Amino acid sequence: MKIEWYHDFINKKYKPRKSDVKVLFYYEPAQGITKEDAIGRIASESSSGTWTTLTELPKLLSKTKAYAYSYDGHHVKVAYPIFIFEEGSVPGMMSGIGGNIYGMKAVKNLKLLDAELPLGYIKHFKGPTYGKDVIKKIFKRKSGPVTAVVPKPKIGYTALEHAVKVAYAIWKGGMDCVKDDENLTNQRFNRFEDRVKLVAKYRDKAEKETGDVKEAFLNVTAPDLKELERRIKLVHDNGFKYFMLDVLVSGYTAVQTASELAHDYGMAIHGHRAMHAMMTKNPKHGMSMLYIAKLMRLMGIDQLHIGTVIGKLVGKKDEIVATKEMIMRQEVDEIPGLRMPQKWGTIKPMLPVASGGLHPGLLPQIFDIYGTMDIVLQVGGGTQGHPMGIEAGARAVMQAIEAYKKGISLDEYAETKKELKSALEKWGCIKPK
Ligand code: CAP
Ligand code: MG
Repeated sequence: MKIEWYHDFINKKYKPRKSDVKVLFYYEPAQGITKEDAIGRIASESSSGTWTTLTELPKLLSKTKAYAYSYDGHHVKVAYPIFIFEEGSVPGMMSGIGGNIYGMKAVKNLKLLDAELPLGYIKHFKGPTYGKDVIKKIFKRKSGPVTAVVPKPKIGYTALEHAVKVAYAIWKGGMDCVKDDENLTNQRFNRFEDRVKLVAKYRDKAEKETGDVKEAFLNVTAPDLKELERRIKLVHDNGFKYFMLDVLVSGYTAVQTASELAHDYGMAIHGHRAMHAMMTKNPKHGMSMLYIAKLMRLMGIDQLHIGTVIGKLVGKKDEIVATKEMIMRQEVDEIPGLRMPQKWGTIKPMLPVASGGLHPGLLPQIFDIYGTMDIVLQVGGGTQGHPMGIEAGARAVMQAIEAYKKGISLDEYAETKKELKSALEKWGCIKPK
């Protein structure tokens, strides 16, 4: 008697419908398992199958089955009927296509590389409140970059030191935003509420003195959703147009909740991605950064860290460029084995964030890699390690940006800019590891 029906979820003749969700996986079968046995399990366990044949089946079964419709080498594409996913719920979708299949003994490695989401699925999401438009609408400029600094050391400053020693200094030095580090939330030595109020006070002072818009990415990442909502409201009530959320440690439900509030309050969300490398770093297993970024755009993150190629953290150029296109364009083509085609409809484009080990000497290369200056540029140690101090460190960053905009080399520009000169003397063009 037949006891399993995994192969019923493979159909090479199946022509995916426009309305299907089409997922691209990298996979490796476990030892002694055929490709078909692995693929059948992937399609079955992520949609409506189970390990054994069933005695009774629902009438709707045919509408709920996913089909592995194309496989070649270690890549397989699986089409899922849109009908099986709750409208407007990323947790709902991910419990299927990112769920039990990862634990199946028959599958040695599995990586979700991308999924083409039909417009019928996308239409249930609002996307970012501003996205790339933060440049125009919040900072009142025509083009980027938006510049930011994370106080370093990561933790240790009191709320007052954070606001005065770092935030006020970098604002005076010409940069736009102070960003909380990922592991700074609401510790006893720097309470969230104190930080918000003090950063707001010095923001007002810096805005008055410079005449420019100054902002902060205050980290609202919280232990529960009620507290998350309270922190977002506090940031809003203190006159900020932004808040920061650590999107993966908080989880999809928190991202969707925060996004609703961001739309209600007219705020932008800076998305930090701590923990991404647990999923993205292994090329054979986990989930790609490209797909994480796609989900974040869908759910309403306005700007997200996607890597630098040349900084201290992992990220290959082809993947970062493919991801940048995915989050900034209204339509992208397929890149075999890396990206599925995608149309975004009316969902706004995001801004990519380049961060991690940057300093003035690397900035021209960053703009070249991204192919645009419309990015958020975050320089932490690369401002605060400046030999002449934090405000001078911010000036050096702004001078490197000016040099690039004018088409002048950093060395030449540094001849008349002492802050840039000093930064180049310390760091040159080193690529930190
Ligand atoms: C950068 C940073 C950011 C990383 C995050 C840090 O500081 O504050 O969290 O960039 O990684 O803690 O390392 P520096 P990613 O500017 O001093 O390096 O952008 O890859 O998500
Ligand atoms: Mg950090």
